[in-house]
Amino acid sequence: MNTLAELNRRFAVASKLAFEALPGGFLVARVDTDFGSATIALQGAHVLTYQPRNHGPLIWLSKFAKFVPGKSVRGGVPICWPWFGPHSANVQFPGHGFARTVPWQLVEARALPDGRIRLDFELIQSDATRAQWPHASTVRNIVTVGQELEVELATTNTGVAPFQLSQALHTYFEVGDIRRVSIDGLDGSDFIDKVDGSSRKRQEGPLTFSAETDRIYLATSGHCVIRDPELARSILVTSTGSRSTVVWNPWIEKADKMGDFGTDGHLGMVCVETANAADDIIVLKPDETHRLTAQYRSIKD
Ligand code: TA6
Repeated sequence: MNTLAELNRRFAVASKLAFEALPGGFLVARVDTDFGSATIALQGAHVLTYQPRNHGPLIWLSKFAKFVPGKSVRGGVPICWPWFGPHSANVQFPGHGFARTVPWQLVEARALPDGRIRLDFELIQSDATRAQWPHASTVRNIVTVGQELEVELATTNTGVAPFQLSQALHTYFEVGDIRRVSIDGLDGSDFIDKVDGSSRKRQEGPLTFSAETDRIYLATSGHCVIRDPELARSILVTSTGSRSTVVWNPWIEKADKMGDFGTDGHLGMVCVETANAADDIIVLKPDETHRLTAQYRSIKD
């Protein structure tokens, strides 16, 4: 596992990339480029914040987020891996997998010729992770900070037998007021409505929000636009390696129960998740690599 001193010695880039410990011991990378800034935690290779230069924050991080080793953080870009939602066979295993609550190591960090900063993390396997995921594999999260935020989650089968994988980039976006937000790019897609007994429905027109929303959109195109009149901007989400998109807002009651949203915290966020979930399961053969990528860009109206 990387130490703070080692991270700064091996990977710091003058005035662009440095590492620090948050109270409680959470190690984070602080990235500051000419195009945007970000913080990324070593636990979970979890992007906590991202702000393109001359724009407001794009990623939502709860004001009440707790930074406790081994616990998930409310907000940012949590990685759900190697399964999305509950484990299919063992209810004792954590929802959304273990990747977001274990340490990752930084294997490479560099300034690209165009000034972006790229960090390449690999999940550290242990007896505890192998007990839940007995498949020979590696998973890397490659994060590039520039005018866009780019995330690439690459899983490789290093064993001799195929395995199945579900996953998501469970990204929390900052919005001005969820009640005024609409999402384009899902029109005509079938979805599983998790707040209505997982019934299957079809999206007609843009998606808008007036109650708890928890949906897995199926056979999606990899292109969504979050329209936000309150902040006078749109967020463009493009992705590859994914045929399912999860959209989530817990609304008032559920957010209250979670204890890390704060009063009305749900008004300022929406999750639009680039996923391989429900029907969209990945079967990875020996030596194959699956790449799930997402790019996030802010466009002023
Ligand atoms: O992606 C939507 C979802 O699966 C919801 O069902 C919701 O409960 C959630 O993720 C948040 O999960 P978490 O484990 O982070 O509290």
